[in-house]
Amino acid sequence: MNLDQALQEISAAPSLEALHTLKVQYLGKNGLVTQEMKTLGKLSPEERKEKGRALNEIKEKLTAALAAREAAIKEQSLQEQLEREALDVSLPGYAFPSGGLHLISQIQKELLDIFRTMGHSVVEGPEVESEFFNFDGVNMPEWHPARDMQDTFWLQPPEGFTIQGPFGESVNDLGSALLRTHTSPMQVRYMVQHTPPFKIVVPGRVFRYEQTDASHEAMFFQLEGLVVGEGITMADLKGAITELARGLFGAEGRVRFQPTFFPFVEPGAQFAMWWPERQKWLELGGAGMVHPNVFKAVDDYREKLGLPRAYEGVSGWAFGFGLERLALLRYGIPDIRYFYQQNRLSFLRQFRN
Ligand code: FA5
Repeated sequence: MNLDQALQEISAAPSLEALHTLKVQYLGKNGLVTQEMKTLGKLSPEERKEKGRALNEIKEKLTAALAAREAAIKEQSLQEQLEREALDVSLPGYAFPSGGLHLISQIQKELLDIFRTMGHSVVEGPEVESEFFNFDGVNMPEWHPARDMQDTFWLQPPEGFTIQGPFGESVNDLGSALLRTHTSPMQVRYMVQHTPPFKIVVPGRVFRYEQTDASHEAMFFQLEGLVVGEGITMADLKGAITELARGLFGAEGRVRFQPTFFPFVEPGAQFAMWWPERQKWLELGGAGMVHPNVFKAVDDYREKLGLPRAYEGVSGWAFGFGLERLALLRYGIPDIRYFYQQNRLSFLRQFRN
């Protein structure tokens, strides 16, 4: 065998596999060097010594060359890997399109923040509701003409479906299922479950079986407010709504109340806010002092569950208004259908937060 050629082959080996093949070829059990070693026994002692030393030298040189090449190959592949996997942290990232909150979500958030600073808790209720909480419990029994004020989507729930009361009890026997027409049913649910005093606001989606037009949708959002305790008066209601007006429109915020009828309040009012930018009143929603029949319905329900009556001798106020109407007036949007029916991004992006 030719040592120089072998060394050259080793230093030119392109991979660890090729290197291994060479190692076997020269130093393996049947390798060239090993075979030469085996011939030593046939030689004279002089020659054996001479050739033995020469073979050992060759073996050492080959071993060293193999080790050196192995180290070099490993180093090179490490370098290649490092280059391949290098990150250029100075490159700009991918620009993912980012979403934003729908205008109505933004307004809802703003309103909840205003009421949180006034000490209200935020609670939510179910959209699939029982006739009992949506109507009877808020002093709108079946025969009451006021039911016609809120056209209703009635539901026929599938077999085995239960509408749950505030404690998870079934209320299927208390009336039909419907999509809530306002957030007021949550007044009853909350009062059944809690004892006064408390302050809450209830945001949520409501549904009415209505012909849609520029100011009417079949689905819209309301915000309900309810404060109950001893000695609560209409003045407190006015104070809270005034605070709301200031929160929305700054120091100039003013409110106007006009008497009106809602079955669940007495006295009842509709309220409007002064809209400084447009110098006009902005009709927002209804409010009033909680009707005694609502407290009575709540206490009767509590009693039925074995809870003590808790609403005798207290008073409270409530309000409810529509978020879309507020948005229409505040931003001068001409048609409520822009919000959900059209839902165009070009429209929504104008209100990107
Ligand atoms: C109610 O829903 C009462 N529950 C409000 C209330 C609560 C009064 C507590 C007193 C005490 P009304 O049906 O007027 O009332 O609806 C309230 C507001 O919801 C309206 O002023 C309006 O802003 C909004 N609204 C009503 N119908 C629609 C509709 N079809 N599309 C969009 N907004 C509506």
